[in-house]
Amino acid sequence: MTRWVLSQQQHVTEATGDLTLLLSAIQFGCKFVASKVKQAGLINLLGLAGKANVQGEDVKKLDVLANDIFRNALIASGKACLLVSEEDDNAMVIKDPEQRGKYIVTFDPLDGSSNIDCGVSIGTIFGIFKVDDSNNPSEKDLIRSGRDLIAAGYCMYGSYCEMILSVGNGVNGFTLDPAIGEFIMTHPNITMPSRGKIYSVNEGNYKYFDEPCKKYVDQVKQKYSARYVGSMVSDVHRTLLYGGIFGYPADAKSKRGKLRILYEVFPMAYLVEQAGGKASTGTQNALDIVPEHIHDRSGVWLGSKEDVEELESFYKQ
Ligand code: AHM
Ligand code: MG
Repeated sequence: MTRWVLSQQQHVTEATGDLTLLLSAIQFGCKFVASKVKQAGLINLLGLAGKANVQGEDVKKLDVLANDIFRNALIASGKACLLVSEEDDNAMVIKDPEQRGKYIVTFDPLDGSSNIDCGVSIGTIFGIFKVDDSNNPSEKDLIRSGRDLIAAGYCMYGSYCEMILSVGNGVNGFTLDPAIGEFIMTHPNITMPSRGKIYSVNEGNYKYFDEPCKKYVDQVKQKYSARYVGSMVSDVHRTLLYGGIFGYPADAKSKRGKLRILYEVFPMAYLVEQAGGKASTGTQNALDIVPEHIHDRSGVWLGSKEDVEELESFYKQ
């Protein structure tokens, strides 16, 4: 993966190698977390950490550990100026000029918390923005649309450990070879089918859905199979590879949706678009959202282009 990232940077005239170093820190974090996820049941890392995050959700021990791992790895890279994590109330500003770089990293260190304790696939999601002036980074630098992302990816800790990455010219997948500790390119140039055969949504929320959403789900289930892991990384990974549609819509219970814009919706929307798919709130392209606060949420549907356009047609009606 490092060799591939370096080869991509050779085509960018002003490239300094900073992004390569930042991505190396993320790779390191993913390898570290992958190892701890595998051992979790053996070294007392399952269960609750005994606190709630700023969003009022229970935090698991592995959430806390993964957050520490990524925060430390990103600070040590010297290439970030601002870090936004699902687990931290506020954005972390890197104040030391010696350790400060030009990138903002938004991340969910361990997504799919409800699946941690039963060994179901979970993952890390990240998005990378660049700032013009890294001297005074602040949360205001994140009041911008997802169109400004310069890279995004996720790492899935599943039956295999896979890193999916885009630096703005397509999507590639790298599988961790545990024997040598390296991510090896196994899924070059991932391209989504224009239509799939799977829909993926938490239908336990059906009673809260708005009318267009209910009508869409009613009709899609007549023709498609249902799959819902409940870990966004796994549901998106399957959707990227097999096609179809995944959604977590805003509804009467979660008025602004559940998934967080900066470190769940944007990175996944970016990857799906880079792979030829589409991401939408139902009425707006997901990458065009502009968050007001770092932990803002949005409803989202993403997947094969024609499937997402079909969903949107119900909102147009
Ligand atoms: P988390 O960041 O606390 O793990 O929550 C996000 C997860 C996503 O991975 C997944 O798509 C969604 O929450 C599942 O929610 P639900 O259990 O309501 O279906
Ligand atoms: Mg999450």
